[in-house]
Amino acid sequence: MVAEAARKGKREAGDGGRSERGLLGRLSERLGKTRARLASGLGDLLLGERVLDDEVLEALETALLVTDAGVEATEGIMDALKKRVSRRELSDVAALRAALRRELEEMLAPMEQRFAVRARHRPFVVLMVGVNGAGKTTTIGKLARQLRAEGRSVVFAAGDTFRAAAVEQLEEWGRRNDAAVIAQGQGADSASVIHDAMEAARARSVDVVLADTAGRLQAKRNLMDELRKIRRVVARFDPEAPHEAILVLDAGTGQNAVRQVAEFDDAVGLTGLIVAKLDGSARAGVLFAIAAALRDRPTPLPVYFIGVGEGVDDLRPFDAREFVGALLAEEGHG
Ligand SMILES: Nc1nc2c(ncn2[C@@H]2O[C@H](COP(=O)(O)OP(=O)(O)O)[C@@H](O)[C@H]2O)c(=O)[nH]1
Ligand SMILES: [Mg+2]
Repeated sequence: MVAEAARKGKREAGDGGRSERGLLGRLSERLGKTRARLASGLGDLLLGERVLDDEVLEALETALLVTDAGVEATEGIMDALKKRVSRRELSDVAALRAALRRELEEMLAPMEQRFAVRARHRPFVVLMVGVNGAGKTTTIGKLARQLRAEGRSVVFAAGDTFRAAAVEQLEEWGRRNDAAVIAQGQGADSASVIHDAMEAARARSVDVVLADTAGRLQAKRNLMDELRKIRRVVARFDPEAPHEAILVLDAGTGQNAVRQVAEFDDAVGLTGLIVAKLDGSARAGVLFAIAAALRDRPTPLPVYFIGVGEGVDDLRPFDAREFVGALLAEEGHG
């Protein structure tokens, strides 16, 4: 309810605002590949005063599937729209377009929630998990920038001990953001590195620990067991930690993303998601597939941020309305 109220408030405040339109314009550029896919499937079917027929609905269904929205989400969306067509609530494609927009926004709205450090936990521990190459380390760097801008001190835990380069990459982000990096040698026990980082943070009164983890391990060691161990070790230090366990997903992963959510959730108990690389992907529709898969989850799993580039500022809070607006934006918009 609170989230809904906040959403409405934001909507009112944002409507007609030039800055929002500018942001929407830029996001629609970043999401251009998915947008183009949606558009090329639909051609100009959703433009003009075309009558609403089966051909239009079929093209829309195909376009959604092509962006990786998945069968379940696509069926849900199409069923809702077809019902309205048969009740004669949608008379033309313009009405269909508006209904589609609302349908998509409503699907994603439950996943919209701002990431916030809860200062009563010190250090506030954020565990970043995900498969190799998903964008964990980069996202930690970007998130650190935002936390530093809020005036918070940050320590990185170099929990990806699989490759030496992983530590170097984190150190580079540490230098840029004035964050200390706690690391051990290559092949070290990840849980022990993260434990060290929490101890260092407590000793130095640091606000936030951002813990990097590996996306794959040496032969015979199981990643999920390793993550479970990290969780246990962290909880011994602070029973409520990790305060956030966030899965970073590569948007290009497509339908596999849904399986990753289930597996990582089982291992660490996820509290949120970050979808990276939406800028390079033609599959941003995967967010709808994730939303459909999570619908029956007892507690919502928010998408805290989306990654729309490699730069330090390319991490944006997820805003369902902005996201859908950018996907459906017409050519030249913004
Ligand atoms: N275009 C784009 N590239 C990204 C984004 N996030 C991460 N990357 C790139 O993806 C690659 C893998 O990222 P990395 O953080 O090392 O993944 P990790 O293995 O999960 O730590 C790097 O080249 C990053 O620069 C994003 O939002 N957009
Ligand atoms: Mg990494």
